[in-house]
Amino acid sequence: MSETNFKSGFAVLAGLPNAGKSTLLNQLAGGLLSAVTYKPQTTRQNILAIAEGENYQIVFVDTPGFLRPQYKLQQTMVSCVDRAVTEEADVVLFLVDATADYALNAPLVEKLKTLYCPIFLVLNKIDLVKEPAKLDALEKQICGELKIAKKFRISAASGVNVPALKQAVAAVLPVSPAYFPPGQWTDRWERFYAAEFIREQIFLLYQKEIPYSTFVEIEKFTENLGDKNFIRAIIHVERESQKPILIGKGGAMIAKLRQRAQKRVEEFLGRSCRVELNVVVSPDWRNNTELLEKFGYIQRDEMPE
Ligand SMILES: Nc1nc2c(ncn2[C@@H]2O[C@H](COP(=O)(O)OP(=O)(O)OP(=O)(O)O)[C@@H](O)[C@H]2O)c(=O)[nH]1
Ligand SMILES: [Mg+2]
Repeated sequence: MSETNFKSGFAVLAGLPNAGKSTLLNQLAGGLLSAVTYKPQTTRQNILAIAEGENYQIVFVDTPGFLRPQYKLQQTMVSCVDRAVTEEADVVLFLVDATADYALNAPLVEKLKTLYCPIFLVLNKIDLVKEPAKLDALEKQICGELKIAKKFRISAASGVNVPALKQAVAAVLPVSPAYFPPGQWTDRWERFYAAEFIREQIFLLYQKEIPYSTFVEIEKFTENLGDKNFIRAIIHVERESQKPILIGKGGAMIAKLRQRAQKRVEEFLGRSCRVELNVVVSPDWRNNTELLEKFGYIQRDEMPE
């Protein structure tokens, strides 16, 4: 294969919370790289997954669900989507949950209208749609308001039509050398994933505002302790009253969380590890610029007012 045929670039997944972006990223990359839960707003930062073929390297970018921000953390989430679609994307995969209310996409569609790169429309969760006519109508409506280069109907959960989507993405990328060394599958450290998967388990175990009020910080990650890794994580909550909820009666809830999180992290790392959890109150951290910066949600040059 000649160097001049090699294609590489960034394919950004954009869509509403719960559209199935992280599920699709995992399918496209063939691994569990992004946290998936049934709750909206699971993803808070852009996550890369690199997929390689013989003559291409696609960098898929999972983004947080696009929403109207109500607090500073959500402002940083929207900035992540903005940055990815306007500055990084060679192609945008506009992911639409075919079972959800499409009208909610309006603000995102306005954003997508300003882009120059090709946009692929990806209707997801078709396994749940019984009448194909509904998909026809949805496609027609979307193509009427946005310039769509290609359309796909997929099930990210089962993988139906995902290979065809991937091939089409590879075909549309510019001729370019690979962005990452061969064999690399992400740009993040294991620490980041450990925190992300502990957070995923919080989303699955706790109700109401608790998952949204937590941040997981990895305080210690020790690899060289014989056959077991050791991870100590701090779970930050926003208010004193949330602490007992997280811990549960006699510590029952946090024990359950610890067990599940440890299993999940071990699954990801492919080796055994001991996870320890501590709960700390960081008052109103979701609206605190300094804490958001400390937690890595904002860089110094992009602080929201
Ligand atoms: N039935 C069905 N469920 C799906 C499909 N794709 C995703 N889901 C489910 O939809 C829910 C949300 O999936 P995620 O991948 O976390 O969605 P997301 O777009 O990343 O959501 P945020 O990170 O909150 O923006 C999960 O419960 C998934 O299992 C699909 O093709 N079919
Ligand atoms: Mg997600």
